[in-house]
Amino acid sequence: EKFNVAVVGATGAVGQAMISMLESRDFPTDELRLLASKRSVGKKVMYKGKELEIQEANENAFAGIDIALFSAGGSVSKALAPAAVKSGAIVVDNTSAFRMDENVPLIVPEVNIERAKDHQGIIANPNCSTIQMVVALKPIFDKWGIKRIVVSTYQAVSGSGVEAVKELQAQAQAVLDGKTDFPKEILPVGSLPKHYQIAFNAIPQIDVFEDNGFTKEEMKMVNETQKIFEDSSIEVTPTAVRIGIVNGHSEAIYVETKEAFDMKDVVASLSNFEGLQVVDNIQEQEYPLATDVDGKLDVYVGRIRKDLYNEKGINMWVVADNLLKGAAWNAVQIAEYLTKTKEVWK
Ligand code: A2P
Ligand code: 11C
Repeated sequence: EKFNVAVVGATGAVGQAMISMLESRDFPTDELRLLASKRSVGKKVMYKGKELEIQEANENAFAGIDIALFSAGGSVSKALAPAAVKSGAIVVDNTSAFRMDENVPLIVPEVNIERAKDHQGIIANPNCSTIQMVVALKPIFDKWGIKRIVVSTYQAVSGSGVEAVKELQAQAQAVLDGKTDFPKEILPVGSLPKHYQIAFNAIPQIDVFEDNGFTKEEMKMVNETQKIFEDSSIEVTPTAVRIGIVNGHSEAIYVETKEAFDMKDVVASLSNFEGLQVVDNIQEQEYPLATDVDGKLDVYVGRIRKDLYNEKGINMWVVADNLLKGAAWNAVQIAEYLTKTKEVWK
């Protein structure tokens, strides 16, 4: 069986990764329809040896589509996802528009793919920094329960989009050329008045601040984690930081379990978990690096060690390709499940 698939935001960082994921997975596409803003209409993209033209994303663009993958920003999803559903598509939405809606399953296939069956037309893909964290924590959650998580992120600029990556590269070149005055226009948040250098820097702000002093990115890690694990008692304390690298998010995670564990069993349960790769050999200085996971589908974990003070505390380092497992691959994984599961087509 073949499916008509639309990618909304096809010219963006995640949209492009979605197209190459569909191709590399040999996804059973009949038609692939590439949608973006008016600005991009007519641009050409290669897919499975054929040249496809970008079309305008609007309410009438979804006729005949079975699966629509959205990654063109929350406002585009809010405006067009209902139209896609109305014309019969199942939407897999990579934006934050519907994630916390109680009628929308929030899915990381390694953790809760069964919940996808509860959809009412829209399935949400979590935020990239949440996805890699919950994959790494799932085997621990299942065996020992989770009381508390303290996480600091080291997030790549590709999470902010194509334009931000161009700015990082231009700034890095300018610094190497000895310049001190160069454009700073996008990070941390394009629409806010102040912008800072990201090349050779670390900025402790991703997205806007909320009233509680945490950023929106940090609160996504709190709320989405509790929703995915279906446990609102899990305490999550995040600090989200943007660093001057192109791709691959890293996270230092401290997790406190409910039940006592043996460290050997923790490492074994992480090693045996599908979608997770343990790279942890400190004798040989081996641990996951953003440069090594670029282009990889799995989540990588290393530096696994018992806490010095809390008997139920574990520390670890978790790295993933934020455009792939953090976005495009997670969405295509959900789409693959849809193609194989009759009950979701109601
Ligand atoms: P376009 O290239 O035509 O502007 P990124 O996050 O990498 O910046 O990508 C954003 C994606 O969302 C792009 O594909 C962009 O298309 C798309 N997009 C932005 N605004 C709209 C809109 N109003 N309608 C449809 N697609 C949009
Ligand atoms: C970043 N996590 O790295 C963001 C990008 O809610 O899907 C993804 C935002 C989202 O900047």
